[in-house]
Amino acid sequence: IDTSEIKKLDTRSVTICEATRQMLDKAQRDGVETAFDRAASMKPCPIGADSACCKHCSMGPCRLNSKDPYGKVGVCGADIDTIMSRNFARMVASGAAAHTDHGMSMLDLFREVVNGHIKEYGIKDVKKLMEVAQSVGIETDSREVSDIAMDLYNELEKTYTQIEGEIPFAKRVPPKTLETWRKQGIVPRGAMREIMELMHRTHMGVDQQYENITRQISRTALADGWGGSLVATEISDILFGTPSPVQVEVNMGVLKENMVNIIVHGHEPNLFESMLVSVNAPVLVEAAKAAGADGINLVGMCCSGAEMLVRHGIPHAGNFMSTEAVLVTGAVDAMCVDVQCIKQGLAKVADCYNTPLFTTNTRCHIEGAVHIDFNEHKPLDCTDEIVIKAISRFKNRTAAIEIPQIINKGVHGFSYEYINYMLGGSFRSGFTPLNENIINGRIRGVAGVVGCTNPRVRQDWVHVELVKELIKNDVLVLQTGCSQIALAKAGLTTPEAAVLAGPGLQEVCEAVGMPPVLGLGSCVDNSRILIAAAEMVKTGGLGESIADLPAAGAAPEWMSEKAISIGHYFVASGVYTVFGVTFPVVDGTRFQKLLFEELEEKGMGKWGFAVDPYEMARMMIAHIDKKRQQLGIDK
Ligand code: SF4
Ligand code: MSK
Repeated sequence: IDTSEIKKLDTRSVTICEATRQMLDKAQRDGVETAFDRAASMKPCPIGADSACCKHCSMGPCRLNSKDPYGKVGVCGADIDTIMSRNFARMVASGAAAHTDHGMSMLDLFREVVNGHIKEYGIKDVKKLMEVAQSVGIETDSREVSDIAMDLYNELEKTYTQIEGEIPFAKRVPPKTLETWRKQGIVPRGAMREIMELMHRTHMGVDQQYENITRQISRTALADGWGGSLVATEISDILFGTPSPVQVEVNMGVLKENMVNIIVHGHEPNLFESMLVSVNAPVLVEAAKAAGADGINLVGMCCSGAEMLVRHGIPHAGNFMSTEAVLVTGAVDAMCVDVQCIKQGLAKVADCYNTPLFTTNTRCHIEGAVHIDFNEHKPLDCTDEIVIKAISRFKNRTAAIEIPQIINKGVHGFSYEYINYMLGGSFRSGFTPLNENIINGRIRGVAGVVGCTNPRVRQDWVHVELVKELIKNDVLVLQTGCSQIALAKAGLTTPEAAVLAGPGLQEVCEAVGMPPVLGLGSCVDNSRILIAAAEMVKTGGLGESIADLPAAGAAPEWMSEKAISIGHYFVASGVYTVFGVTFPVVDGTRFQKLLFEELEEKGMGKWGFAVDPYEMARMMIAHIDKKRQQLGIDK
């Protein structure tokens, strides 16, 4: 493109990821535009950012004034609280739909594996199958694995299709938390019903009372967290294995100039698992060598990458805001994507470097990308073809190659099951060591720091500073999604990073040999944090509901609607959840007060907002201390 169109970007100010910065500099030299450039040149609409705009019907769009939120109403009479809560609701509906559709795809695959229609995948973790089946009341003693699996399929299908009753995994919710939900009328029935009802209620002229809308927001978000997302995690573990700690390499240096580099980016693990088989097929490895390569190098990005990082230790090239930058290396011989967080801008950047971009999921086509449909009944047809095309691109490479020589190491793969095993057994007190160490104060509390990166803030910086501050104050950090890649690049997911922790947390980490920052999986695996929280309640000593725990959550650089759904399912489950960047509400309104204060008074968690990572840490630690005090374990 015409380089004069690109305003010179100060690349140091937009990211702390050195590899991404190097590639953004190269992109500028090459005249290639990325989302960082577009973010710099496109100012967000201030009315939209505050969610003070409604376009739910053609009498509008109606724009209210966030400086005087109650000064006027929309043409239909909708006030600011109705408008904001409806907008918020639709973000939750969309985010929950993404996770639940992902979970349903996993469940479809599981059914076809169990009934023998798909032979390319199998049940890899029978122990997990048994545990999940038992958790929803399925008899497992002296029964065939396939019968138990089919019963589990039928039970979990209700997560989506049930029209009355409670979703199956409600059985895993601590009783007091569940009691709160029942009292509020927010126990999800089935995800399809909740999302449909939320879309209906936010149509023009239906639900126009923000508290009533918020009840359905909570119900829908919970159908995501304890429904679709948890099903996606559990079924993926059953089919592909439950993660356990593995040494990994992250950053763009994992690309190899003399190899055929293939990147998988998106979210669903089945495409990547099939690609793993394809890149190891002797005939394709031979073809790569015949083309002059040393072999085939498979690398992950974003959450597909996080899934494979924690399960198989597959190298990871970078998080969401590095997906365009990685193409600028010229070293990527194919990028294939499935669903979610895939920028349309990738197509143009890929084209500039002669890298083929492949879409594979019928839900996600991109103008300029080649679509090769991924059929789970013949998965290798798609992934083999992509490998062949990548080899051909390697042979005919035209772009100059420049790979930032940066590789960071970390230990990831801390599923809840492993955390339980690692900190397993019980003390004389009868509590698990995790609870015991929280009670005795070595660990002050637990924080989930998760979520995206966003070009509206300096990439990775807020994540890294927040996490450093938390561990320094003896808060154990659990991570998923793009956030854990930011911390891996900063070197904090190694056991050696324990020296950065406060004395109590450091002692625990050194005794167990674990990092102070535990990477759990992809963004759909935030469900692992819910389960960890539920187990902390179950094992005792830390109160009776999730809301009692000395715990907090944060998504400091969030950008997606999925993040809002995740944030709200944590809030509805009882967790204080702080978001950064921006928050889609107008200050001083009743809806904001409901989200930021009143939900907590109803026995749930609450939302918080701060841009500055140190302020965020202060808010989270203050909350953890408040909970410690309420539990009588403050010293
Ligand atoms: Fe305006 Fe009401 Fe229509 Fe929204 S629903 S665009 S507030 S008239
Ligand atoms: S990929 S939702 S940018 S975490 Fe899950 Fe990353 Fe956020 Fe997408």
